[in-house]
Amino acid sequence: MKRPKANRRRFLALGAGLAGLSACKKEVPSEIGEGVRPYGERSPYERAARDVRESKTPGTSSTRTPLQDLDGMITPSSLHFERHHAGVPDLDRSKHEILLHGLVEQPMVFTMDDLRRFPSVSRIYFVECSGNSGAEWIHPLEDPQKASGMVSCSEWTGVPLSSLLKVARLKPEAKWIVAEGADACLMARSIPLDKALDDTLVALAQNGEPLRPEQGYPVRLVVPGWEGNINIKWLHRLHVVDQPSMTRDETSHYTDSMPGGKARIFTFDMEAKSIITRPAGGQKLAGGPGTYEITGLAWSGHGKIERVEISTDEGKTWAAAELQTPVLSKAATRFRMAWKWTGQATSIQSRSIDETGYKQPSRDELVAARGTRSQYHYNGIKVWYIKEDGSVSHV
Ligand SMILES: Nc1nc2c(c(=O)[nH]1)N[C@H]1C(S)=C(S)[C@@H](COP(=O)(O)O)O[C@H]1N2
Ligand SMILES: [Mo]
Repeated sequence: MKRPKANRRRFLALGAGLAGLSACKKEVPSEIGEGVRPYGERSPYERAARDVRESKTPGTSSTRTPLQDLDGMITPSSLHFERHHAGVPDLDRSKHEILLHGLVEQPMVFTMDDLRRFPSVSRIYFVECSGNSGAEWIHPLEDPQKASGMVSCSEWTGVPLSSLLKVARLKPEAKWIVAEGADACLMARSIPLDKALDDTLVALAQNGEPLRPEQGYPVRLVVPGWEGNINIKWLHRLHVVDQPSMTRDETSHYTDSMPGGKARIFTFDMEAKSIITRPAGGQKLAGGPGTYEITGLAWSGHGKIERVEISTDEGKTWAAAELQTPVLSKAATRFRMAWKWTGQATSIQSRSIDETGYKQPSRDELVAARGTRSQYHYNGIKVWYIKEDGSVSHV
């Protein structure tokens, strides 16, 4: 009973803030439009795009999702962020295989057709690079895409990794699984057996069609809620071992420098985070004072988002936002709130609380705990500043 009331209030408030309908001119085309096409494309009037960051080392590039242009919880495959350490390999599904060996009774080779014969599941999960928002350890970034665009959320379809391990029959000494990709850097990460047997997916499809090459075609690991790097793309080898391999990507990279010269290692979980995507840096409250929708995304590697709170008065008071249902474990959650802007300069911010009770920290709280040298796992509250002219910025 609560929700319809809130919606009605929101609608009435919006109506008061919008200019009334004065004259209505409709143009109806006089000619028949474009014909059918075998593979769809978006309207030519839409421009949302990933932004490309090329590094000096060839192949080690990334792109970020334009969070400010998205609606709902799913990232269109064409806008899913990318992170490649040695470019996108050109792999033929019909020739690709996965070797499963090591501490198993029966080593196996799986073709993609073999994988298709296993019972499959579809699950909606976010993937976030642990380097997402990394520069914010030092200074605030200007818009949602730059500040937090290395997170995306898709429906992934594939075979639970546990099903493949069952067929190969684990030996009692088996404790970790090293997953390796078929790109030129042979990206490899060690995964504890518990996680491998829990919700880890060997994914063949994304948003209803085969994985995009940049997301790991023809097959990748999806390790729900864990840092992006361990979601090995172009998966071609699973080595069952009794201890972590200490690969390059879990030692020299993807360890978090802490104050006093210490480092955190194997920091798998992506902790609760959120960001207001509209209104946000780079945008403008163009209609002047009145009602606007505040919306954004929240996610947690620990499970479901329990609550998102929004402050529109520089952190003095907080109110619960509406969460789009269904709220799914380890998936992006869309939040929304109607807000009446008085025309005064202010700041707006969101914080998420997950089902474990973990609360997204402020930047100061995060820095007090971890210093500023980490590069990875930045999940501080993101603040947007609104000026009197309605422009929104990061400072
Ligand atoms: N084989 C392989 N897997 C990989 C990578 C890679 O370079 N090679 N990059 C990792 C990193 S750092 C991240 S954040 C995620 C990004 O997945 P996406 O490109 O599908 O967004 O893939 C991971 N898996
Ligand atoms: Mo990453």
